[in-house]
Amino acid sequence: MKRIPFLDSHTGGEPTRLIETPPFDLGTGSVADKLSRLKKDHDDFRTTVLNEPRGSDVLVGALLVEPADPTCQFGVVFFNNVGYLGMCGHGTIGLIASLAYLGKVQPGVIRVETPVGVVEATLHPLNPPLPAGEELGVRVYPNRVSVKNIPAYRHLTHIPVTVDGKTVHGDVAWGGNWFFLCHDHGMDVNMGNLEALTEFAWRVREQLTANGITGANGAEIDHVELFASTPDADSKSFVLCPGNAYDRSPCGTGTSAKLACLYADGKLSVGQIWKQQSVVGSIFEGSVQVDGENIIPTITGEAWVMAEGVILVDERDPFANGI
Ligand code: PYC
Repeated sequence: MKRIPFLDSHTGGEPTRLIETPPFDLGTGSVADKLSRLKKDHDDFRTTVLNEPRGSDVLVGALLVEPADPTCQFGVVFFNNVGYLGMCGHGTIGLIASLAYLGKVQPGVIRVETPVGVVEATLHPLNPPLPAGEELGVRVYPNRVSVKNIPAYRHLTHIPVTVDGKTVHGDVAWGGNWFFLCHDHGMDVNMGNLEALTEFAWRVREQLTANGITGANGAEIDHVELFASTPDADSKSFVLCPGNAYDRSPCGTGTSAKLACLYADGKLSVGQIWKQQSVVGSIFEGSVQVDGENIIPTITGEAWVMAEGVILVDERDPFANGI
């Protein structure tokens, strides 16, 4: 019987399952190299940890690995029910809050190597602070995290896509994953409309593929964002992820892509706070800095640990590695 300990958190409703140690050797090299080995030689680890019957389509995994970059404290590979993510904003917030719960990080800056570059997380001190004499521990842990992401940019502007005779438009942008960002869909972005939103976003994605519309260097656009207005924030969004589950959080990489488009359109200035609300009502705060040609987004949110346990893999079980 194999045993894989895990710690689950959620960030604005979107879960992250943290595995602190790979149960196999991923060799040396960058986190991108380790991802390649994971994909090639151990993909059943991903399905074992996340897929039904023990997991669900909405879970995102975070596997901690040794970073190659000496300025980083941690390396991480994010994965989901159908594959691997370049970066994951809600997942990084979940990872850092989980490490705070475990007592492995303190408030301050924590550099993390991902397959697509280094991100800089800031774990904020508890607010209000602990009463004098009390120590940070598992009962109370800091859980508000800002993630300074890799550079984000808009790749294509106002691209038409036709679904069932209805033409909508969207930008294609990178925020650590590839996104199609659409405003003129005319749909209600609320919890009562999840089925229709999912169906429509999936059809948009299919049309992007059918029409050869891609990110840079032919990269597949595997996330679709449908935006709407809300009285609670600057914008509300429904985000469809690659495995056909919707993001319960406002999507950190999706918000990064959005910020890059807003900045490119002159609708967001450096340092201005943008509040992005998810379809379930959770909010990330975002802003951009500019470094030469690069737009660097920062996303802030909170994560909550919610379960810890041990995955048991019985070799006799026909679904031991997931469905
Ligand atoms: O927060 O970046 C994100 C994310 C990507 C997929 C699910 N969440």
